[in-house]
Amino acid sequence: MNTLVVVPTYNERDNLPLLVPAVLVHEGFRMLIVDDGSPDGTGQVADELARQYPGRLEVMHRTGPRGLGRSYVDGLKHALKTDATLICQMDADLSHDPQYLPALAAAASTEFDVVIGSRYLHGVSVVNWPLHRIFLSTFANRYIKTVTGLSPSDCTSGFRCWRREALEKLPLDGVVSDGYAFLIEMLHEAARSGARIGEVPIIFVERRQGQSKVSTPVLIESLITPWRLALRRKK
Ligand SMILES: Nc1nc2c(ncn2[C@@H]2O[C@H](COP(=O)(O)OP(=O)(O)O)[C@@H](O)[C@H]2O)c(=O)[nH]1
Ligand SMILES: [Mg+2]
Repeated sequence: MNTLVVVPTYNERDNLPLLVPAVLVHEGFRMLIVDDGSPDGTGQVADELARQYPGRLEVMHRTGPRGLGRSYVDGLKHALKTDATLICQMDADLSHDPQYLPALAAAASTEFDVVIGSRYLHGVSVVNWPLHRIFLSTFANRYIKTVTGLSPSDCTSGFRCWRREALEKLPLDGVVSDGYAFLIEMLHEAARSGARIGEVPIIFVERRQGQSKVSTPVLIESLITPWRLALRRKK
């Protein structure tokens, strides 16, 4: 298996030294860290780790306006220039346990075009989230599914594994949203292109170090995007 794991980072200095070995312990996996000029020095930590894992870890240092969606677009486009047959995406804050990577990759190389590491496949498998955050996320997913018609139980999970050909079909340059909305938009485009979407259950553990970057503008964008996507579908 030749799998590249794309990880966007913004102020994840303390998490990267734990994440990288836990991903690279899996044979056939490589990593691309997309850092957005983190003020806490995450970019330098990533460069140091790249020296420790020659040939297995690459670092992209972004400049200009930062954003999760922008970083993913740049990172995924770069991934498609490599010879990776599977391309995964995950958060850097250890909420997405690298132990699930082989299961995601196995499902993507056999049955599905994209596989989601899902928190809501069997009830709610989230650890250390306050009640209001669980409520917000489960409500968001129900809302997105109702408006867009998407079927997966977790449409906002950033833990995914793509078959290269499925990712190649997506209009990455035409994606306009940036925060969580970016994740919804990508899934919507995948469904439109006929991708078979699978889910693997994960237990999501809230970060212990660093801070979440979820902000009110990001949440508002995620409320509007499903309607924009629903209208696009009718065109
Ligand atoms: N490159 C980049 N990464 C980001 C940005 N915002 C968040 N991230 C990363 O995206 C992942 C998820 O972000 P996080 O703040 O944990 O969101 P939450 O899990 O929904 O609270 C983490 O790896 C962050 O470091 C950004 O603007 N640029
Ligand atoms: Mg997080």
